[in-house]
Order: sequence, then structure tokens, then C-alpha cells
Amino acid sequence: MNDDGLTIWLTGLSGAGKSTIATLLASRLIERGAAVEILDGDEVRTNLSAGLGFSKEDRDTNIRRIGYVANLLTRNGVHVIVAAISPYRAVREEVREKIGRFLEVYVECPIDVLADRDVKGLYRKALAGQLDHFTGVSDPYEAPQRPDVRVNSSAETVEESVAKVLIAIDDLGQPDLATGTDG
Ligand code: ADX
Repeated sequence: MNDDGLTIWLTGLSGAGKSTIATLLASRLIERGAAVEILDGDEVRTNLSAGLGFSKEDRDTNIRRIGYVANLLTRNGVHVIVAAISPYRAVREEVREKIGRFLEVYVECPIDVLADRDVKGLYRKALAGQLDHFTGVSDPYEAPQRPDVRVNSSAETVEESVAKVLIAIDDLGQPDLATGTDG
């Protein structure tokens, strides 16, 4: 593994598996000798973004803050794994352009599966009309159109999803292979 940092940005609905994938991916990268940090939406919102809500403006602010920290770490050789819904395409593109070494991973899961799992009980409330601005039910989610990696937690295991991300990371680090040259 080379010494360049990288931001691996997991976007997807609440409960889709972003944090679970982030945790296993972090272990795999640490095993390979990388310096790794996870920036998880739920945790960021209890400190760096404490006080922010779920309006478009507050979510965009949250994503810009996460992007700012991810950029600082990435340029110092850290592999940063972001796990945040990040529902708006424009601000995702903005942070991608700032950071440069960036992989966008779309963590997909059908909404009916999420509503069945409903670990936090939020889907039930949102579907009953008791929770405004809940992503995917009463608030928008702009899915990536060309993510670098697409994983699906209703169709594959966490191990399989993480393996896909690791392949994409390896492809980034091997430009000769990616361009098909053999020099
Ligand atoms: S983001 O939109 O700004 O990227 P973030 O990932 O930080 O969101 O936080 C999402 C978490 O906040 C969810 O996993 C869920 O636990 C909680 N949450 C509370 N209210 C909402 C809501 N209205 N929409 C989405 N998530 C919510």
C-alpha cells in the first residue's frame, strides 16, 4: 500500500449499512498498515456538528465540515472513511473536488428493507407522518449517478461490500494497471 491518503466517502440512507461497512473497512486497511480515521455522521453530529438539524442548509454545512476535516487528514496520508447520509449531490461533488483523492461509495438498500429493519425506529415514525425531513421518506435523497463503487447491503454480505471497496482502492493505487500499460 502506498503512503498517499484517500477519502472513501460512503453515502446512502439511514440504516443502509454505512457505519458497519466503515468499521470493517477500517480494520482491513489497518491490517494493511494504513493510518485510518472514520468520520461517522452520528458521531460528528454529537461534537463537530452539534446543534445542526436536518434542513438542506444544515446538512450541507455538516457535509462541508466533514469534508474539511477529511481533506486535512487525506493530505497528510490518512485513509479517511466517511459514513454520512450526505443526501445532496452538489455538496458531495464540492467536497470531492476539494479533496481530489476521493472514492464515492454508494451504499444502496431498498427502502422497504430499511423500514423492516428500522433499528432506530425512525422509519416507522416517518412513514406514520410523525417525522418531517426524514431522508428517503419525507426528505430527498439524491443517489449518486456514477459512484466509484456501488454496494448493496440487502444483496451482499458486509465482507463482500468491503471487498469491492478494497478492489477500487487497489485500482487507484495502480495507474499502470488501470490504463492497461505494462511499463
Ligand atoms: S446528513 O444528511 O447530514 O449526512 P448524518 O449522516 O450526519 O446526515 O446523520 C444521519 C443520522 O441522524 C441518521 O442515521 C439518524 O440516526 C439521525 N437522524 C435523525 N433525524 C434524521 C432525519 N430527519 N433524517 C435523517 N437522519 C436523521
